[in-house]
Amino acid sequence: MTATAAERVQHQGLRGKIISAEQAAEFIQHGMTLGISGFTGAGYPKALPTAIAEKAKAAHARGEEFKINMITGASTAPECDGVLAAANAVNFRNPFQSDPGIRNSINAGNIHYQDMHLSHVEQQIRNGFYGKMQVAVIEATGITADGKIIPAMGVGHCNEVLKAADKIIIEINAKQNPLLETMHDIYFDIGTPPLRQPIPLVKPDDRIGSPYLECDLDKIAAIVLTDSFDRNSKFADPDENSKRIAAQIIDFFDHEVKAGRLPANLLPLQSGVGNVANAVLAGLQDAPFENLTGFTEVLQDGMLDLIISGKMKSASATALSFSPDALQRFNDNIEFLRDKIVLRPMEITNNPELIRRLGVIGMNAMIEADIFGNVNSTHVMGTKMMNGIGGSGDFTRNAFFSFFVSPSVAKDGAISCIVPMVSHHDHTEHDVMFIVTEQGMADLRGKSPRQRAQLIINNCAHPDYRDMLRDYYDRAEKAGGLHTPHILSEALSWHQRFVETGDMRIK
Ligand code: 0RQ
Repeated sequence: MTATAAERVQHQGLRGKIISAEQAAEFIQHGMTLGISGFTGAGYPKALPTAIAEKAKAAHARGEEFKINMITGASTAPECDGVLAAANAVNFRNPFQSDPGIRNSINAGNIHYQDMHLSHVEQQIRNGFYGKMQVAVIEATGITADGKIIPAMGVGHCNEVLKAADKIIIEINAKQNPLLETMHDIYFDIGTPPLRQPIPLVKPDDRIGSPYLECDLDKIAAIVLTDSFDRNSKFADPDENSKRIAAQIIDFFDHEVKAGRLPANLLPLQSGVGNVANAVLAGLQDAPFENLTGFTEVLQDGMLDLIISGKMKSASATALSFSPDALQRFNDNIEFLRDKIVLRPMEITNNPELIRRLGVIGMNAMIEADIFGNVNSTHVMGTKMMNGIGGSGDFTRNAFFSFFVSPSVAKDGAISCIVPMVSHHDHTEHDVMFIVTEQGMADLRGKSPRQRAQLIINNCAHPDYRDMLRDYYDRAEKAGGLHTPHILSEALSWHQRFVETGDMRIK
């Protein structure tokens, strides 16, 4: 990248605020609530979390308490969530994470984690539901001569925490491409009920705000300079299962276009986190649809490649989360991409009003679904947190089409992803329209619970588990309660068997 981090602080007055991460960590005290930037491994602070973690370790060594409460946009990375969890420096965390270190600490009971809809985060900060926010720590690409902040690869909730916090610490990262400037669209006027007005966005690529974040410059306590890449994890290459899942969704789109129920360029696409969701978008590369659009929280490799190849004409997102190779392609093509990608605050991206207005097609991965179409996106065996619901609920409830995708089995077949009853409910049967596994697709629209069960068992379950599911369902019907047949004493027995034996199958 051209300018150094120091040169990117163009506001003369703010240059005097440049200090080291260790010095900036002096502003952070035990018990504080921090609004920390970062969304799906993009745009999180790279240096300050380590300095806070060191400070926590030193305090613990002296026998003192040191834990912070952290509210991020979404997931960060080992240099943020990871180091803070390892130092036992986190008391409370929300709204989404995916770092193994922090996940383990949550599941060990060391961190209180609130897993929540991403559309709720900014308004709950604004409404004061978390009490006082002492410090905002955000990563940025630069600061203009008049003190406007150029956001980084993830916008998340930066807009809100800059307003809410008493003090602000900004990390300027020289690895963020300076040409990101003007790719963002920060909308400031969401308003407060009962005076809230419609958000004036009618197309995914509409620009309705400012390219810059703004704040009271007097609140900026420190600027820290960094020079490191975002997390940039590699995605697994689409495997056979993912390709089959993608092919079925694409066939369905084709069918709906021919039936006149979808426009030829489909509707704006949302794609969730993870390998399978990424693979579905990769599958659209060879599909017969042109001029696609995206309206999604996280823009991953699959969607980037659709834009570069010309298949997708524009996309709106909250963060860019790429593998190292895709980051290279992004940087190589940034002049071409700048007016095709719009990066927005999560409150806009995940806004139910906009998702419903645009008719977004939501495609998210799941942990498991039950035979009636309830979906668990978050909990392994009902008790252990994986990542979180993220925006999957915002999109599923409000989408034109809501898909959940997953291989039909996990852990080499020891777990069926289609179960009698989900061990945790994130998305109810009322919201879920399609379930797709490599075995097939269940179109649940306009179906009763009993009709849904037949479709899900016959079309989506793995052959190893189909007879077990049929047997459960048939006995449940005989037990009465014929609207949603269940045997309550047995509904979660598959999970219990896995916990006890390591396998859901009866040996
Ligand atoms: O475990 O990593 O130990 O091998 O879950 O599974 O099949 O690779 O799927 O990477 O697409 O992730 C739901 C977690 C899927 C993700 C989830 C195990 C499996 C593997 C990953 P290993 P796959 P993916 C927008 C939307 C919620 C948030 C969301 C997710 C690991 O998509 O977090 O949608 N979604 N946000 O072995 C036990 C089961 C399992 C299971 C899979 N039934 N039981 N383990 N696994 N099924 C973005 C944002 O909101 C920010």
